[in-house]
Amino acid sequence: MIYFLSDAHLGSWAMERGYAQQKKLIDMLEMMSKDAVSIYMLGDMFDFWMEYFIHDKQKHQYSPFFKEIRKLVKQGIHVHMFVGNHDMWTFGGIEKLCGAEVHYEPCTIIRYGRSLYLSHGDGLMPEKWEQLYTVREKKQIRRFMKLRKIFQSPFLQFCFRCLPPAWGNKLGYGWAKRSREKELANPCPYKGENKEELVLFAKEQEKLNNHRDYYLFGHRHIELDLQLETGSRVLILGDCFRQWTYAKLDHHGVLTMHNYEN
Ligand SMILES: [Mn+2]
Repeated sequence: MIYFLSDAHLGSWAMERGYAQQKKLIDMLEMMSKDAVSIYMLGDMFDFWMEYFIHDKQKHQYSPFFKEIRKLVKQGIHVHMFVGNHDMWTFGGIEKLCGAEVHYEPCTIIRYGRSLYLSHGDGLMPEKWEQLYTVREKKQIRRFMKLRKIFQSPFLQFCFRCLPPAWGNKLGYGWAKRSREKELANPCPYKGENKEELVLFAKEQEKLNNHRDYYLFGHRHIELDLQLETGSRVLILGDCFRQWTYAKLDHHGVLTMHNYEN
């Protein structure tokens, strides 16, 4: 079996679950480990992740999670972690901490005779997206893309890494908390097949003859399992703090979506 999960947002200052959430996540990974060949985490496993040049004591809160991943890797399970927009600032630290393979870019894999496109999903847009949205929506999207560019700037990343972790974390976790609170107060439900960026992106890939059987994303914190006309399926994997979504690909190439309960 191959398992997929996404968006745990561990360490969030907007959610007072702390260890209970981390424990449930570990239980879920433990359940998967019974028959997993690989486990793919599709981004934003942390609400804020930054690798400073100075030791960051706050990272100790994630020790149980990393310990579990190390255990799975030792058992021979391939554990993959994609960076999301909340945890893109890793510079080799996560590999070192737990032995998971970190992916900085989307990728396509072939497993059990099926092709799967995997990505966190932030920043993926169809080519001519501008025509599809209202002025207000366009403004929102442009703002997100601009912020994303800033966050990816090597110079700014370097400056941020020089900060004392206590200061940097105040900024980072604080920013993430505000974005989570905004989302809780004003959730953005599924926009429909003609507006949801990730669906449009997948449709465009199909049109460009880059066919994949399955497209898997995180990022949106909504659950979606949509069949396209080309026979492909688009899955958006919900989250691992409220919905506890995961997907499973069995050795016949059948992909199913589930909610973990313990
Ligand atoms: Mn995200």
